[in-house]
Amino acid sequence: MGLDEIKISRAIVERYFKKLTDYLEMDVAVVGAGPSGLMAAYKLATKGFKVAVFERRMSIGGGIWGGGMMFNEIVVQEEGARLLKEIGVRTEPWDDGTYYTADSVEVACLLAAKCLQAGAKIFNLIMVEDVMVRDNRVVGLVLNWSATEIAGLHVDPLAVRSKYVIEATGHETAVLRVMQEKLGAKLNTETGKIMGEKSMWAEVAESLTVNYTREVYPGVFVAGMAANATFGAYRMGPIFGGMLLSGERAAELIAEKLTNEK
Ligand code: 48F
Repeated sequence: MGLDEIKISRAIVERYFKKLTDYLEMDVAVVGAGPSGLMAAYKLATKGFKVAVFERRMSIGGGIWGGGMMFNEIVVQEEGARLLKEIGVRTEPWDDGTYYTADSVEVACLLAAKCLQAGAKIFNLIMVEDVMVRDNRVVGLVLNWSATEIAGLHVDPLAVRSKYVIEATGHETAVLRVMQEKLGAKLNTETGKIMGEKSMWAEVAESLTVNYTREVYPGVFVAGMAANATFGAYRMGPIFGGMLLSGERAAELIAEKLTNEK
């Protein structure tokens, strides 16, 4: 029996559109498939919530792949190593046991795999270009193909509804920037605005990342480097424990809210 190109095409189109249709409404929409966004999605999916990750690039993993300066190893502390072990990544203690290393490719692959197998959906090649608001609360995302932006095409977007959004777009804080520009959104920071990331100070930055993982505007939580940049904290470079722990924290905070709201 020969292969039928039309059947192959139909299989892709039908399966994809079913997936997208199923996710027009969800509990949590995560923007950005870096370490913090993927960890948050994995944890929320494990707890049984309906969650999707929207990623602008073709590849998922954000800054994980490049390790430090393209050396594809990452460093985590003990607490970060706990999370890596949980998803099956092999870690190796370094020096006195304060540090652990892991292969960044293994981290990116397993994080994405665990996320999907826990039931989260990942939509790559889609960028979040705006949010949907009702009564000063974000209630969803406005999506478009990344390719429309690259080609400079004016194409109207589509929208999805979610009870909560996680802004995990890293250094860019892309979602909050749009909210600031278009809505004049007053954020839950000292200045009411995105405060901007400071220079490198790994030790302080790692704990601040987790500390600043919070609801920054009704319906929107920040995680990972986006939390740092929003609250004006330091950057930490290629140590990734804070990113993973921040994702876990965002998931815990949102899970608590969703459970109380039931
Ligand atoms: O930058 P990224 O990896 O964010 P993170 O989870 O982790 C930061 C670390 O990788 C590293 C670091 C650790 O010490 O400093 O930088 O905070 O991943 C962010 C993802 O968001 C995507 C982007 O392509 C990347 O994969 N992204 C950015 N803007 C958008 C977006 C957008 N508008 N729509 C969809 N995805």
